[in-house]
Amino acid sequence: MLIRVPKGWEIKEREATPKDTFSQRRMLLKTLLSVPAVAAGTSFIASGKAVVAKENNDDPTSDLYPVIRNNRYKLDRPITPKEISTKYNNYYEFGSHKEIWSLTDNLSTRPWLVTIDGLVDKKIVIDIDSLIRQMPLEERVYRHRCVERWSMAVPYSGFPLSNLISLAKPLNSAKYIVMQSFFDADVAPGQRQFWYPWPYTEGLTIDEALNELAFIATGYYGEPIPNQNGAPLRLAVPWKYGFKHIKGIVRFTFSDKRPVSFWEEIAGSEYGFWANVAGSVPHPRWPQATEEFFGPNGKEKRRTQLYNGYSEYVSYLYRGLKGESLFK
Ligand SMILES: Nc1nc2c(c(=O)[nH]1)N[C@H]1C(S)=C(S)[C@@H](COP(=O)(O)O)O[C@H]1N2
Ligand SMILES: [Mo]
Repeated sequence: MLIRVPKGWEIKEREATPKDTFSQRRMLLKTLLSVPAVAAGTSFIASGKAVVAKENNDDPTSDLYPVIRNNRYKLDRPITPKEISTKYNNYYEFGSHKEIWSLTDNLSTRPWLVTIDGLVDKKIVIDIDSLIRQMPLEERVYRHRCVERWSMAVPYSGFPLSNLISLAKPLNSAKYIVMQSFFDADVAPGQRQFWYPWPYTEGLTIDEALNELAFIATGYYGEPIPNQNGAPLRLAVPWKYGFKHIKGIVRFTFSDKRPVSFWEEIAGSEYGFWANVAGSVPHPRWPQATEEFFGPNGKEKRRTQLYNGYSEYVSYLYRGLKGESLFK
């Protein structure tokens, strides 16, 4: 496993001030725009939007960010510098090494259709921008623990997965939500490696998906989420290992059968369905007791907590589940 220390982290301190001022200015602009919308009239809104859009790339939802942080979810560590979390990634569609960030430029995230099907009232195919615009966006700071023993802490913007479930109206017979990533071997060279079970697939029980922590991220560090981190939609379930956090989602299917996820199919003895974080349960090939956290002052060794420190939110989900490998 390759761990590289990018040079970027020293300059972060100096860059922090202008960026913060910039964010506050945009937050203020957003507040001004949202509160007196009726009284202010459309010309004011239109001109405000033009300013914001120019400062972002071409993402059609960039006017929505930054969103207000939900302070219910607290970190026990600082936020990982963006220069690291956007340049040290796992995304096997683009390669099995950590430097895939620039390769993901080839993925076009517009137009992007999301299909919601399976055991639902009615199949839905929805354009990503209409989906994002009808969801209640908020920011959450979450810990992220990869099964490879590195960890980060990042601010996601997005909406609770439970809101997507309300939109989907699953039938009572639905027990699982299955998620699938895009499949396009022309832009994702990893997908030409036919021995992998593409497209990347993940799943949760409906009860897990309804848990308040289960989140669909559409933004990162107060902006639309970059391709390498899973644009335009990625899952964030911070009590589970990173491989559950499926990126580039195109389909949500409700099912009465437990899906076999991508890594489970490749190596079921190492990566299971539940994949809850636990320092006390070693991976078959390495211990999980500690992790290397990417912090503002470099890598720090930390103890890995049960459910990645989120026990109070999620332990009820697993009571009474006997004979299941909950921690791999
Ligand atoms: N589609 C897809 N999603 C994926 C992966 C992947 O290879 N393909 N890797 C997973 C793993 S192992 C991790 S640790 C996280 C990394 O997310 P990050 O790059 O945003 O930190 O993405 C997860 N989601
Ligand atoms: Mo991972």
